Amino acid sequence: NPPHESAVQFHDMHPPVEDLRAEVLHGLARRPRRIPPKFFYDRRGSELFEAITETPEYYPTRTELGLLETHGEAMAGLLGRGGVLVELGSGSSRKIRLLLDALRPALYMPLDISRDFLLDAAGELAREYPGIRVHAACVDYSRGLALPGLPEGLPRAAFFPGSSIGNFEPGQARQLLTHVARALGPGGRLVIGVDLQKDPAILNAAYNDAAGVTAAFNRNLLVRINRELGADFDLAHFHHRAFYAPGPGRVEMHLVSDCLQQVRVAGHSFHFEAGESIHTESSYKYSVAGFQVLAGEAGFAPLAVWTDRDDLFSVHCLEV
Ligand code: AVI
Repeated sequence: NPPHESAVQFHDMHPPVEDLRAEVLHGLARRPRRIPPKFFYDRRGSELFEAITETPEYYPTRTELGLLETHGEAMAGLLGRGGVLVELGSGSSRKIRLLLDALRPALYMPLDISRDFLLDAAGELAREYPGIRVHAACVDYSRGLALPGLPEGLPRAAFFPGSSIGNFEPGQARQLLTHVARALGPGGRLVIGVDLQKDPAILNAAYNDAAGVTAAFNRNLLVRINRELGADFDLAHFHHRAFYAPGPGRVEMHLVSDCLQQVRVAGHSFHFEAGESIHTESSYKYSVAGFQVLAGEAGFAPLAVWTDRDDLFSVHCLEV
């Protein structure tokens, strides 16, 4: 056993490979074709996402980090120290350190769909913060949120950074937040990072970085499907496309077939025209007020909101 496994209590509700198979087959048969973005995050995908956050064009991560640095103490004051901190998605190592330093919870529970990535990150944190119990859970939280054994009588807080909420359709986002509110219970608090509406040129650059890291991240989805489902996507003939769609207020990512081709996936055949695409991700951008309305429909009242001086990104503190 790697040494970290002893320090971390680990709950494996590992999303089975059948989920990938069923959702990919279903999504490829639909029009428009669509594969849910949660499947980006195999180990390589998680690494590529980390690399995206370091590109000069991708402002959300560093802007949110700046907000956590500047306002971490105020956030900790609102969340309540010494309680339980649940984190949705744990690919955010620097952010969680800022919050753990300020908050010093008794129990930290990272939830993530990417098992290996989660275990590595949780193990490191357990070593660095010996005073904090760490219970990690590998779970697809888009399917609901059964939290194993939340202790009673301690302040409960959740941290959902990175604007990952933006990768859900607004209806699903409302539903997920409703689950979070229910899991936290009355008085529970949520700190959530939400990317803001802005000049489309900034958004288009952020999802089309010059070094091609975002393109590699998008295309890695096909590499994963080839490997895990025995598919034969030809990487030479699918290209990354990302653009801001002002109607729905979201950035869309697609993989576009550049020719007429046939692809086999898990025993099924799919026919692609030249120019036909698979929609792989939406990243919704909100106004502060627009997000507060959505959170309100899920049972959260606003307590505070912080934004950077260029109004690129927002961090909300909400209460059930
Ligand atoms: C994780 N999520 C919030 C990122 C986003 O910006 O929607 C994923 C991403 N896709 C392309 N670049 C980053």
